[in-house]
Amino acid sequence: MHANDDEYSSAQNLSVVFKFFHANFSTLYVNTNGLVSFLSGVSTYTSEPFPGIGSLIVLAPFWADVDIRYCNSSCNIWYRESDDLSIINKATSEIQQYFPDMEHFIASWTYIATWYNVPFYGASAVGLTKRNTFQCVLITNGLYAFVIFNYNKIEWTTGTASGGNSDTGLDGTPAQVGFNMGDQSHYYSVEGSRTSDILNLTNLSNVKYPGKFLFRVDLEEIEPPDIDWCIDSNCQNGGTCVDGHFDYTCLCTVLHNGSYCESDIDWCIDSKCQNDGTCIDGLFDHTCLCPVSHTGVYCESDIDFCELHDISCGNGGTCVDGLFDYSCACPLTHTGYHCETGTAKDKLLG
Ligand SMILES: [Ca+2]
Ligand SMILES: [Ca+2]
Ligand SMILES: [Ca+2]
Ligand SMILES: [Ca+2]
Repeated sequence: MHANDDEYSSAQNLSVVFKFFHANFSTLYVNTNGLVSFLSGVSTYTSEPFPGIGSLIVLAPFWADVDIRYCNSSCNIWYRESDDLSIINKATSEIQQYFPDMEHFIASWTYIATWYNVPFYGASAVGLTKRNTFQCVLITNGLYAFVIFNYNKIEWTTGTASGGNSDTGLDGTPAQVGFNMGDQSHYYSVEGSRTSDILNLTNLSNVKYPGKFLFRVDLEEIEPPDIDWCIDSNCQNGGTCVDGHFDYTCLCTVLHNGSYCESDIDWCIDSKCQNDGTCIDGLFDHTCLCPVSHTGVYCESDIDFCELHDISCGNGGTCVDGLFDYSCACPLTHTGYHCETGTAKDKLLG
């Protein structure tokens, strides 16, 4: 594509009909700002949330403010229809591999748009070193339609006219990724869109292949591949794998927890030990090691040392329970630990 900021290709007439949601299209536009659109080109540089309020019909591999005015040969946007056999075969095998019910699918047509090493609008000299390389591949057999987003390098998310930083290309309103039919009801937004998380696309995937996202796009809803994620699950300690749409979860036994049931449950986190009792983690529960002053399963009972030792203080003394021991409250006539010693007063009275 020629050097430009917010422009788009001429109308690309397709040699097949490409079905997107419930509509058939035979013309598309490749837009500088990371979109493939139907019906019209799009020059909007700040992404809108999907479904949004507009009527844009778009595939959005990375809708953000791309600017290829100043990169000479260091960046470009390429797009072409291809029925080249090696590409058709690769498209066929990817669809068959990732969509379990598409084992008989044979692609007949592909369209490839590549944003190669593109910088963002408003980049400073430092900002110009931040580049993105991503690709949008349309695949059909004339009946079913698929789109692949490939992310090779994502180093910025936002142009400066969308609130981004001129050095980092971050912050502001980051890129929107997904699909929109422009009717406020048919759309799909890749998780993290318009947040800083979208910088991480090269590490993410809906098919466990970092940087790759596949979608079936000819139904009423965009359909990511429903892979059996449990095939190589990492659930440990007898945890049960539960397959989901984008990942699996581990259902742990009562003994373990953690995302992969990797942690022995620490029952002391909810310790019921009282009065400075020490919690000891066990397999099914915790136990409390009590200080000498208390007893009970949870150290909840103060020990009555008078009762414990069956104390009777001599000479009319009264046993008084304390924290760590008992003491005898003696009458005036006696003293000693158990009031066993007569005092002078005792003698006097005696
Ligand atoms: Ca732009
Ligand atoms: Ca699944
Ligand atoms: Ca434990
Ligand atoms: Ca006591």
